[in-house]
Amino acid sequence: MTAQAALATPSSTLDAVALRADFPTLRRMINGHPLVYLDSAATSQKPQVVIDRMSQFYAEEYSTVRRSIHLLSAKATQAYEGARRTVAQLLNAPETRQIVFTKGATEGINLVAHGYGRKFVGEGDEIIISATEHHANIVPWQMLCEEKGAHLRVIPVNDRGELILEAYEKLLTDRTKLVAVGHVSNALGTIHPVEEIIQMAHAQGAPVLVDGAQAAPHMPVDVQALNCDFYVFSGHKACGPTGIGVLYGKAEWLERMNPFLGGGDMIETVTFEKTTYAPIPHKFEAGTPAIAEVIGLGTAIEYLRNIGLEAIAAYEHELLDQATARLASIPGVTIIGTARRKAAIISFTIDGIHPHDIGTLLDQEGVAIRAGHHCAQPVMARYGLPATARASFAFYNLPSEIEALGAAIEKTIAVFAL
Ligand code: C6P
Repeated sequence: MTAQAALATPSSTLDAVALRADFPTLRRMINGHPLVYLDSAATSQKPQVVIDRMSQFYAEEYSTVRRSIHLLSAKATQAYEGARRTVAQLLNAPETRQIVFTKGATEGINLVAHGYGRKFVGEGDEIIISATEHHANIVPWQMLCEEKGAHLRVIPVNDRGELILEAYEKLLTDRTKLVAVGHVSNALGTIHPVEEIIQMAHAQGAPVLVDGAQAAPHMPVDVQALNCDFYVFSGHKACGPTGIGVLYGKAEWLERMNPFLGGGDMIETVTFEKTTYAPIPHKFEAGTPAIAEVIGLGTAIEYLRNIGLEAIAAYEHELLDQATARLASIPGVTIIGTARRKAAIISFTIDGIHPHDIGTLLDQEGVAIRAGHHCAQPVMARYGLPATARASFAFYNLPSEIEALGAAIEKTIAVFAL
């Protein structure tokens, strides 16, 4: 095969060229160039089936769920609860009632910080997170620690971006009340050894929350095999709509936890003297939920499962290898995060060019990346950087787009050299 053909030819694991046709945004021209969308870690593009399903719901089926007894409401409730089953299948959750709909990964973590943390964490207790966490998996625990007089402990990371498990082992004590770690770092791309982290925490009797925002859309996740206590992710990074996310929890924890928000539909009985709560998951879904978004998420997950999460992971890994080699070949480019196990996220810097300028100049070539601290300021501080440029890939990206990224970076360097 010629080098040119290799760039155009999709991997055997999935047909990315055919799949791209499902995404209307990917047909756009940006600044006179075909869009090269390399910002899926921020949010993924949406396939037409998801857009259509939500429009159809609003146009033909719209109604509330779990409240009214008319036909439309019964059908909407069926679709809503059907999406919950689809999510349970995606994560291999033992029971559908272990899936709670949230606004996103951020809300899922806050729900656990509130519902578990306020009840089970006290003065002098400790919560362990990692040095690579997104702010969503730092700030809620800091707020909890401040309120309770508890302490945050941080698993350090080595120069490659891998967590140092020997240090983690020393942090685990009988004061550890929870371990909260990302499955995949959004800033470095590291796939953390969550299986081992969970086993070690459980040996100390501590439950584990896994932030799967960057993992669930890109690789198979089996919450039973992981044996995690909580797992969260966001719909909008998984080809679904914004404003919807998922919290999986072990039933024994969800049942013992306090509700997060109080209001309609999360109750069994209410008197002015006392309220009793609905069974899980409804105890955690107060108020009219994001019905169309839940239904859209269900369609998005069916779409991903039809492609196959194994195939997605394998294909994206090929893209990662190709992009790593291409960027490493450019003088002046440094890849930040060189862990042995990585998802398809590459943070990089270019000597003498601020990441924001890289982002702006790449955009002029139609290449959309993210530049900044990626809501992970402590990781940036760890590597002594204010910011990085970040290219992140999805199954709808092509090898030819990695070449476009490489060429745009070379052009940026040439412009700055003038
Ligand atoms: N990361 C990024 O560009 P929300 O905003 O709730 O959908 O997801 C929060 C979140 C939590 N954990 C991780 C590991 C994440 O990557 C994110 C979102 C985006 O990297 C937006 S900052």
